[in-house]
Amino acid sequence: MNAVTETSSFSTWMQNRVEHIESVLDAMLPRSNTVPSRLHDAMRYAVLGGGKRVRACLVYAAGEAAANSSAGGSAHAVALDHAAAAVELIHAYSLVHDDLPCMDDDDLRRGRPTVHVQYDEATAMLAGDALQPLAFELLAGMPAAPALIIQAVQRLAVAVGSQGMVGGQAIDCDSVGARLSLGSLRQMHRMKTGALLEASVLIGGIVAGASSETRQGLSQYASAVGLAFQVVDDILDVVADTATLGKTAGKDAASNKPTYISMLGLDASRTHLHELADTAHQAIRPLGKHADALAGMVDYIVGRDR
Ligand code: GRG
Repeated sequence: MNAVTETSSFSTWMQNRVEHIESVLDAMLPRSNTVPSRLHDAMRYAVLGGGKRVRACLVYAAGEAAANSSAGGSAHAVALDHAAAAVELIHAYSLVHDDLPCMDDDDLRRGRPTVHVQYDEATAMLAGDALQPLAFELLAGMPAAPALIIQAVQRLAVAVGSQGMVGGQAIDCDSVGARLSLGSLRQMHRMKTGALLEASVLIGGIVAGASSETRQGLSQYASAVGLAFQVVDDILDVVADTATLGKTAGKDAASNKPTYISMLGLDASRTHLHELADTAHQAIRPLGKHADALAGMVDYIVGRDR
């Protein structure tokens, strides 16, 4: 198993995983020259157009940590590939739908025109719609024990449904111009952004046959990382520029959305971010060296500039 070692730094580990998932996604998506070709082309455009691949890397990092730890089982590399591709497909679908005129109405994503701008609204809707079942098809087809497949499918379904990502988006849509408590803001982000990030970590652990003790640590880690990701997103929306982000900067304030910055201010948001990072690091301490990639992911998420 290719865990992070002293001779292979985290950035090399991540670069390898990013390159690998790009080729896995390329192979698993329908070809553009197959019918319906415009839809397939739009699906490929949505998924293969860049992206940091944070969720795929979390699957690999958790799977490798659980498989290598004495408390873990053994991860099948191909099963982890299916799981990592599945969470990236769901993520891509959520971005395509989030950018639609009826939601955030954005024309820039990953430094390129959004899918509805590049194609048309109906094609963008359908591309997102088709990416979602493809994710579950990949999970269902993982070379893993049936019981583990069922757990992974259920985990992802709950994470992205009305009590997870889509529910969080519904709350977000309703909260424009509203005054939320910090608790409600956190709850919205746990659902909208955190749930899929958490599911990525937990599915990596499930595929690797992690023990219940390891799963508990992964769960605490994932919950802190999910929130930390959103705090960074809110900070970047204020401090970064559109060219670096590859999406429109300053969108939250312009659309009068409650954010960590609007509620806590920049300094307190940064302090909160570092508390969340500490919590995540502590949660994986029992996994020792096997969790180096998970630890690297925390530092990457906290330090990211896009
Ligand atoms: C519309 C079904 C539906 C869900 C939308 C997750 C989500 C819910 C919308 C995404 C919009 C958004 C900008 C959310 C903030 C956090 C976030 C998910 C940012 C984008 O994720 P990155 O930074 O993107 O990992 P890349 O491009 O690197 O993959």
